[in-house]
Amino acid sequence: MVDTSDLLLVLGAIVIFSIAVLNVNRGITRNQLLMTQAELEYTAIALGQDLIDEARVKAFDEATTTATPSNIPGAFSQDNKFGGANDGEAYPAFDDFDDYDGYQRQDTTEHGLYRITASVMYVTENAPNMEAGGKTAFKRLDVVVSSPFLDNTITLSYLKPF
Ligand SMILES: [Ca+2]
Ligand SMILES: [Ca+2]
Repeated sequence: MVDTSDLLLVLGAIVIFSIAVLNVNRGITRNQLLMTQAELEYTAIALGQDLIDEARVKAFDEATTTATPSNIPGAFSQDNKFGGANDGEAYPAFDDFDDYDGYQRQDTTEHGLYRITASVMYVTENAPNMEAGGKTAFKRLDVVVSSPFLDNTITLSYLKPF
């Protein structure tokens, strides 16, 4: 004959076990969400890095594509002449670093669509976070990557010295 108290004990054990399983499942779901968010960010960083890798190997300025000018930084482009269109160039025929100013593209990945926007400015070596306001021998490229699934945009910057 089964003692009723034993049965209650077993039932109690089953309930506790079920709660434990439920908590494990919740934990897994939360980890999966975090992993997905991290994957989205890694993808955004990789796409931004791709664009930087493309731009950083280009000439510093239109004026340096074929020769080294004697007047530095005077011979360089005014920052309002940044952007490939001002050199009569269209992507992917950019030949200098600041041609990427204003450039935008969308990349479709397994994690959905990403929008990538680039901008270039003159900075100084001592204050690379600030726009210099005039010609210098340092240009900073900012690449902003966004995804409808990411809460924040990802910004990557690259400083190119002449
Ligand atoms: Ca150019
Ligand atoms: Ca240019």
